[in-house]
Amino acid sequence: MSRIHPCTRRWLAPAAIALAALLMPSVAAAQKAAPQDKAPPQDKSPHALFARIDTNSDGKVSKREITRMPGIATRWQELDKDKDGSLSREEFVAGFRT
Ligand SMILES: [Ca+2]
Ligand SMILES: [Ca+2]
Repeated sequence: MSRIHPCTRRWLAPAAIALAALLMPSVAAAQKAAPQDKAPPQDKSPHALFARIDTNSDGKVSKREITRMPGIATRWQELDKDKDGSLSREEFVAGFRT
């Protein structure tokens, strides 16, 4: 029973095309999003860095988010002044001045 019924074959191809068209925009979006991960070389201010590390944009950098910057992660105890378990923008930027 491997034969495909002619009626099935008639809608199978358009369905495959529709599915491909459906997947295309997400592929294009993924390709467009990729360059954003790489910071423009001139944009290395602490505020720009903070914005990039704060991936969920809640205004704080969590320990999970800081793992992307091992150099800062090792100074966590020192930088987290109020010991709330996250780095505020002020705490993060202050870490660059010291
Ligand atoms: Ca965050
Ligand atoms: Ca803190």
